[in-house]
Amino acid sequence: MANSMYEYVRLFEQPDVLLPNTWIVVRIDGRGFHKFSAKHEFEKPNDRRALDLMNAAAVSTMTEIYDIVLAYGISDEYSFVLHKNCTLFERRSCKLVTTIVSTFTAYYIQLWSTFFPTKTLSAPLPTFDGRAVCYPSDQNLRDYMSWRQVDCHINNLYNTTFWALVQKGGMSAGDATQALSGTLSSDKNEILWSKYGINYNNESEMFKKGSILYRDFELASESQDPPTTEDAGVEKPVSKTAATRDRKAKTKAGVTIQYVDMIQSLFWDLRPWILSGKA
Ligand code: DGT
Ligand code: MG
Ligand code: MG
Ligand code: MG
Ligand code: MG
Repeated sequence: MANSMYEYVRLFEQPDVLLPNTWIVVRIDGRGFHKFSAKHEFEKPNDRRALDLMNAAAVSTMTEIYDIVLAYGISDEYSFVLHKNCTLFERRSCKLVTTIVSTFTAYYIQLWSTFFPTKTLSAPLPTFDGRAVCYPSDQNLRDYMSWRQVDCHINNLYNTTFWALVQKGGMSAGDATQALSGTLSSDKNEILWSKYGINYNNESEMFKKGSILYRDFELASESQDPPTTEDAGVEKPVSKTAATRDRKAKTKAGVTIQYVDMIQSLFWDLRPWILSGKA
C-alpha cells in the first residue's frame, strides 16, 4: 500500500552504509563462552572438537555468503573479511553483520552433534555478537589480521603454560596466575620446557596460529584461473553473466583451512587473489 499515512515512519530508519572502497571485517564472538565452555566440558586450554566446530560453521557461512574472501578464527571468535569492492546489501552494516552472525550461529547449532556426538547442547544455547569495521588500505587489513594472530599466539602461550602449571604441576589457579604474572614469552617457554618437557614449538599449529579460511583456486580442479570481475570498481556494476561465472568458480574452488603465519608477506604473496579481489 503506497503512501499510506503511516509511511512517514520510514524516516526514522537511519542509513548505516559502510564507507565505500574499504575492506569490511565482521568479527563475531561467542557470548559468555567462559561459562558455555565450562558447562559443555571443553578441554583446556584448547578443545579440538570445539575449534573444528567453529571452523565448520565458518566454512558453511563462507560457502553461503560468496562475498566473504577470507576468514580467521581463534577461541570463540571469527573475523570475516569482505572485499573492498563488495556491494552485498549495498554495504549496509546491520544487514551484513546480522546475516553473518545468524548464518554462523545456525550452522554452529546444526553441526554441534557432528563434533560433540555424546554431549547434548544445553541452554543457554550458543549465541554470538558481531560488529563491522572498515579498513581503508591493504596494509590496514593485513595489520588487523596480524593483530588477531599475535593475540592468538600470546593467549595460547599463556593458556598452555597456565594449564600446564595447574594440570601437570598441581598448582591452584591463583598460584598459577601469580607464577605467570610479569613473565615474558621466553619465561613461559622456559617454564614449559624445564618443568614439563614441553617444547612450545611442537604444539598444534591450529592452536598456535589460529585457523585461516579462503577459497583455494589452486585446488580447483577444472577452473585453474581465478574468476575475473573485470576490475569491478565500486561504481561499476558487474554484469549478470560475469557475476554468475564468478559464483560458479567460487563454489567450485571450495574453502580451505590453513594454520599458517599471516604476519609475514609470504602468505599474501603466495595467494595474490585474496587481496586482488579476483576471489
Ligand atoms: P563475552 O565474549 O564478553 O560474552 O564473554 P566470554 O566469556 O565469551 O569471553 P571471551 O570471548 O573473552 O573469551 C572466550 C572464552 O571462551 C574464554 O573464557 C575461554 C573459552 N574458550 C574458547 N575456546 C575454548 C576451548 O577450546 N577450550 C576451553 N576450555 N575454553 C575455551
Ligand atoms: Mg568478548
Ligand atoms: Mg566471547
Ligand atoms: Mg572471545
Ligand atoms: Mg525481508
